Amino acid sequence: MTENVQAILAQGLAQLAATHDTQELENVKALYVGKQGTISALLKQLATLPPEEKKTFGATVNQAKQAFEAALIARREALAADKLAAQLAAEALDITQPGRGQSKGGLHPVTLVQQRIEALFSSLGFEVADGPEIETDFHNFEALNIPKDHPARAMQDTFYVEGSTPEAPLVLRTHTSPIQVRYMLGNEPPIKIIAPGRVYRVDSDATHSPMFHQMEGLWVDENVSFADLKSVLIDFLRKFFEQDDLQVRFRPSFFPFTEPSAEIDVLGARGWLEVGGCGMVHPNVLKNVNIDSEKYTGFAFGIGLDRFAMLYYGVNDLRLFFENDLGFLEQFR
Ligand code: 2U9
Repeated sequence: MTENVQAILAQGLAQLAATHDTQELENVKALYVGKQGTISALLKQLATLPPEEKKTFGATVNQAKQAFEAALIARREALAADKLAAQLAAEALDITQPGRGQSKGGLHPVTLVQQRIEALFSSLGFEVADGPEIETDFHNFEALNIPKDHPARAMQDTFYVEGSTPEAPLVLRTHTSPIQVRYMLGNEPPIKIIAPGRVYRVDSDATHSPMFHQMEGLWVDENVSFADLKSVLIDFLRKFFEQDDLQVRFRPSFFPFTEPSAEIDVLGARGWLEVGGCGMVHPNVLKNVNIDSEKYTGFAFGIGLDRFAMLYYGVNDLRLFFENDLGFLEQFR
């Protein structure tokens, strides 16, 4: 009888050891200690035995049951551990791999150059002024001494706003000069400002974009002279191009809003290079904004920010600035 119990236990332990998952384990459990199980049957058999056999046989069967249940629990834990190990192996993470990181954005090269120029003029006492990109004919042309029949006003040169009337035309500003016109209308001299911003012209090729960026400057006070203009601009250009002995040339020119007027050239590796224009503010412009042109004089200048960015960073095609190619833009982060 006892050998029979040992044989049943041995078989049960072997079956437990052969299980691969919890479902198989539960099936083996039912075979031995379930309601119809073999070990359960042995316990039921006890009741039919005479008292002297009951004691020894009972002890043997209970030991066998306890051994089976201990093995069952151990096997259950082993299967759970195996399952966890397999899951961990399947979902393995290489925690030594470098993270993907957060890629940082950056400012556009034209913005970087604008900020640099703003910092340089701030150190010379200039304030940064702003204004609307949609302008009236008065602020963009009339006040700047640009007559009604000037070619710059032609439909082919300027973007007119649909819906505005020929009597009161609205335009996308063609320069940042209207910022200064508005500032002079609202402020008394001394006036010492720079006016950066987007401007628009009907023009598009490798060196012209229908939208581009300008920075203009204006200093109006008593006794502001062409000598002041030269010293401020030469100082600015030498600091911007980081060259203390940079050669600067003022070449006579014409603009309706300045008199006298000049183009500004710098001497580069391949000869003279035009970088902007300048002049003494035309007395008509001062009159148009109610400033006494007998008492006050001023100088003004204009530079192309896109052109300055091209020169500063060595970019050879203006269109690269407006294509939103991340490979290009990431170089300036
Ligand atoms: C007021 C009076 C005068 C601004 C000036 C220029 C000369 C000039 C060009 C530079 C490159 C335009 O972007 S560009 O093509 N600008 O040559 N601008 S004087 O003169 C002013 C401005 C405002 C009230």
